[in-house]
Amino acid sequence: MPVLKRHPKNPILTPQDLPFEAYTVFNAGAVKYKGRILLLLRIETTERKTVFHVATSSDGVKFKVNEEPINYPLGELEKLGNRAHRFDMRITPMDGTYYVCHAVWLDPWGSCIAIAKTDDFVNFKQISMSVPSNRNAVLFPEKFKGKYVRLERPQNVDGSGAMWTSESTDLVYWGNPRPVKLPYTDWSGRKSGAGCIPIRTSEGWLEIYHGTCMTASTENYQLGACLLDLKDPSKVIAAPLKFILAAEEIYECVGQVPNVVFTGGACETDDGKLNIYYGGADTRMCLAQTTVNELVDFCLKNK
Ligand code: BMA
Repeated sequence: MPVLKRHPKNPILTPQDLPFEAYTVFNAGAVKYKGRILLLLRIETTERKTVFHVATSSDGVKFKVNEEPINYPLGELEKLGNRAHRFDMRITPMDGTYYVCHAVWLDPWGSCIAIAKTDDFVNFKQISMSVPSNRNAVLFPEKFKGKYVRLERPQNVDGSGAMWTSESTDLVYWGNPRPVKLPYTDWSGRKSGAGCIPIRTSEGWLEIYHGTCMTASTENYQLGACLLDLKDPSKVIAAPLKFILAAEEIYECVGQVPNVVFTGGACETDDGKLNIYYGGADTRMCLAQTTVNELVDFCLKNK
């Protein structure tokens, strides 16, 4: 029995569903905001410029997309580049505010990770940015002994890389890096990077992440789940060798980048489900459902 179920309304948001012309809509961050589920959508225009729009929903399936993009001025470091291409926003609620981690491809230097904050999902302000090469930053929703901790994925020259943690007292200076030692699998051997905001459970932090492998024709993206230690999240408690989702449906296999399922956020619904929002083939938004308990059991039974 698969632990995730694709929603029958998939794909839940396509470029054609937007109230304006667009090429793609995918890899959204997700969070509960004012009693609704909010997605921070990565949208490419038909000039292939990336913009971010907020969408909200009361049932987590049908979303209303804001016509105006968010207001997020360039940070100091971004202004030094020839081009700052931001992507893949993940939203962590903490201490009454919302922190957004994302990647920035900063020409000509490469991929950096940035952290911004917002209180209203209209105006965003950058807090800090890393040196290249790093991506897939996800901030934990709680401090550890007074320190912020994030998952990140430093990148090798060939593009491969795996999850690490680092910590900070101010979200600007990051240090004490630790690898998250996930077991090798044939679906995540090339890359593994954090996806959703870690969810606190009695068995550990539940993290849904992406793993990639090369096939004869494409780099395939899968989703996996793992449990990390509640006190030291660089320690892996359980990490099944089985993936939880692979690109199989047409909306995951065909599009801008084929054979990609990529998550940036999951939200628990009022009726106890865990909604995992993910991009299909870098083109559209999809939804898969499970519960936190089922996913924790899956991790523990398959470790
Ligand atoms: C990664 C990120 C994701 C994307 C994936 C597949 O490097 O850029 O945003 O979904 O590649 O193209």
